[in-house]
Amino acid sequence: MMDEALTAGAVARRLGVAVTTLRTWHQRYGLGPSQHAPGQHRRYTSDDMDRLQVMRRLTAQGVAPAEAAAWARRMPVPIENTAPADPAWTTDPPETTARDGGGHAIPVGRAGATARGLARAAIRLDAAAQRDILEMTISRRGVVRAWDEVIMPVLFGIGERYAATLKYIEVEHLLSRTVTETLGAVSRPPVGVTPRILLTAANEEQHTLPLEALAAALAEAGFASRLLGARVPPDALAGAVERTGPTVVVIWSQTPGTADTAHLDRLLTGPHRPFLVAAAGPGWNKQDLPAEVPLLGGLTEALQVVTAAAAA
Ligand code: B12
Repeated sequence: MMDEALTAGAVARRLGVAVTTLRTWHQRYGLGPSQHAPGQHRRYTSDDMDRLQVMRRLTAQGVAPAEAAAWARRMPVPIENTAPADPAWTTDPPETTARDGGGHAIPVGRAGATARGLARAAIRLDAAAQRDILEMTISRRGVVRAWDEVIMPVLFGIGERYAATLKYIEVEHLLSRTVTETLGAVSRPPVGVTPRILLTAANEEQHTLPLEALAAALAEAGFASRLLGARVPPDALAGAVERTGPTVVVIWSQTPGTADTAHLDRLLTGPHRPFLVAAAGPGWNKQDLPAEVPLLGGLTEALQVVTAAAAA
């Protein structure tokens, strides 16, 4: 953050761009200086500077200037500086660049421009742009909407692409990594709040992103949780339950091959039975689940059911 407003020359030096570039960004994309004292040239505030830094980073990464500017304009700013009537603060950035060529596009269905931007950054293996988009989307929409509206459609798209071509494993891995990082960076409840919620993948289950989204959404709602991660054998889970005494346990299975109901029975009949044991993920078959084990259908539902049980 800067202490005082800067002239165009000073901003250009800090960003390492020409003053004429700054002028173009101002005239074409509205990324100009916002501080104005009568009789003086306008000056760039620290909020202006934050936006310009996003603009410079994204354009350097090859994002088209108009699209980069749309992202830059959506940077969070203090309430008093936000123009409520400006649609740029409330809507997705306009789609201004050509789509990637058909052979390399990740389909995102009817998801908006933000999901398309993330899909493009994914296919370019551009981790920095992915992180920018994910961080901004989470901070503006919250975890649940970021997951449902942006992250999930792109994951589905990658899955579709993989199923059709058996390619893009590297795209899937890098995006998974940046999603993990950004969900993990959502601020957690203070140390000292004892987690009463245990989230775990089933035995041999490698898919964990939805649980990571749940952990981040819980944190946003003020609930601490423990996420054991991928491929947790039944003995290890039983040991964790015994040692930490959770109120709620959620077990994720992505594919039927990892949906072993013996996993659930063991917790239900063990000496430290949690108040709620829930199944989550498309691997589980509802008919096979013990009657007292709900199958959580989505992130919103999971958040509601888990927080209600944890608070009970
Ligand atoms: C990322 C990914 C990976 C990553 C996971 C990284 C990680 N840390 O999680 C890695 C690379 C590890 C991986 C590995 C594999 N993967 Co994979 N993977 C995916 C991908 C692209 C996204 C997975 C994901 O997070 N989905 C979560 C959401 C987006 O999907 P969903 O669960 O179906 O969502 C539904 C519900 O669960 C619910 N929901 C959504 N979000 C949430 C959140 C909560 C909390 C709840 C309760 C519900 C919920 O709403 C949706 C409505 O139907 C999917 C594609 C896809 N369509 O999902 C393939 C996919 C799941 N993988 C697949 C496969 C085949 C594999 C591998 C076997 C590949 C291999 N040959 O090694 C291994 C699995 C090994 C194992 N034993 O687990 C297949 C599964 C096919 C099947 N049904 O059997 C898929 C569908 C890809 C495909 N089209 O072929 N994968």
